[in-house]
Amino acid sequence: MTSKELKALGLENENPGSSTGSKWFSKGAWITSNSPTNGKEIGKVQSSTRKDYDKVIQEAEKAQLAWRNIPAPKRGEIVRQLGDKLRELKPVLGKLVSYEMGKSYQEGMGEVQEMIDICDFAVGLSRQLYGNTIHSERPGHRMYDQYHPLGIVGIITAFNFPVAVWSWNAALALVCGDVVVWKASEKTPLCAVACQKIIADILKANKLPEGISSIVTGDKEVGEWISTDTRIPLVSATGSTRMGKLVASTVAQRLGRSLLELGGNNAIIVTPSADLKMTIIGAVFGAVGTAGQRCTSTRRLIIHESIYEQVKKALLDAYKQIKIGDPLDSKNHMGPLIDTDAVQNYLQALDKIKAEGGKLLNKGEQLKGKGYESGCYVTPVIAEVENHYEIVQHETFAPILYLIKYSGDLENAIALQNGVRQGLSSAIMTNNLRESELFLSQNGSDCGIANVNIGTSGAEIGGAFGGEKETGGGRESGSDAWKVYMRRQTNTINYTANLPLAQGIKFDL
Ligand code: UN1
Repeated sequence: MTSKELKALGLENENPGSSTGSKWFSKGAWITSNSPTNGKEIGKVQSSTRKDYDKVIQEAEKAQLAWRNIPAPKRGEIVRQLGDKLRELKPVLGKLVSYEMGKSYQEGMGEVQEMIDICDFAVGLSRQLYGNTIHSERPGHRMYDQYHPLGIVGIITAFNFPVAVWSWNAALALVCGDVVVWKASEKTPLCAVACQKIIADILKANKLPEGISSIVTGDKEVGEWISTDTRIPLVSATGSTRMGKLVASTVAQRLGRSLLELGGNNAIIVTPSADLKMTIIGAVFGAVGTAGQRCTSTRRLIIHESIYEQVKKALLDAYKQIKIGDPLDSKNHMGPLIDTDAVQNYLQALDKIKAEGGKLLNKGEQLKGKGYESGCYVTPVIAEVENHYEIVQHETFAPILYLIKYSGDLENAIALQNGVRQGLSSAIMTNNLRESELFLSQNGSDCGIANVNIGTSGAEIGGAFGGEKETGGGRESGSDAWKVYMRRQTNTINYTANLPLAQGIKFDL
């Protein structure tokens, strides 16, 4: 990535990491962002101090008073402009995502496309923030419910989708009349600065209060400030289950609202009638795409014993084709892990698999030599395991795919699929109607996402995104996920000269 390309995104070598709109200020420690692709420094971002943070929140509070009085379709117009700007910057922002995070350029561009799609969705939504009308039990009375803006939305995001997850939250929150304060992962701070510059320019050009969109930079301490802050009615957090439990309990202490999108342990059930070609593409993309660092990455394949050996062989053949290297080079399928700590986690997971009795079907190692100088590249691994292994029960954010055999009926596979603490994404490969319907029924998958003849990753923005159990229960993005960003009010209006009480209660004075 050239310095000209970084400049096109408004990035300097040294960037303050606290802003309200286009006003930038920071006094905290510097964070260096190194690319996992080659280990080189991309730039520095300065963390927010508590004082910087408070300034951001004060500006956000002021801005919200103005923003909530702008009609929702006019707020939608601002989000439309954001989508347009993202269309223009898609190649260069996609490249930054790829360079700072390490996913392939195709996937980096795909991530920016998700931002554009959610902006389009939010623009339409800005005219559809509907409540219900309700028939009152009392004569001459009318009832309805309506949705009002909530206030400040705190957004905490992870490194793996360094721009899209912000936009899912921000585009909806903004049309809902909220203002947003974003704390991005300290592993991908430049992506956050770039997005903030884009939206700040739009707010400025439209002469809007700039505190409508802000960022604060730093580690988990900044996340704690957000979680404990009673000025922030909603905290939307994406990341590990460990982080989510902390956020959830802290926000619950003050009876705030949290929207959690946490870890997954996603499985594809491969039934005897599965189309094997589709299965292999879906499974391999799901397991090695983004180097296994999507929360929807395929972690487990639950394969019927009658086709187990065949699937295993086809997968091993496919894995031999995978090219690992610079994600900006389009001939490579898989880039690096985010940092060398992630490589250590991957290596420890491999040791644990073996210690628990699992079998690695190909070599799992950290790659060395030319092109791999950053130390972040590893080989994707396939392992034969049993579902109850401790390591299998946990999400390892790396390209490790577990093969698990099932026998007998689909119910047995579903029990294995559901037999983990996480509940984000799931899939079945089948051409049997009975099996697909059972999988989607109340007796089927217990996940927030359940797909038929598609892998576990790559969800479209139009559906609500999130999952159950330790995935946190929140829903972001499409469908009616917007409702969490608003406060609901029930209104009852009496247009008579009498005051009849509900439930027929008599109270005469
Ligand atoms: C995430 O990994 O946090 O479904 C989000 C997908 C993407 C989003 C993943 N649309 O894979």
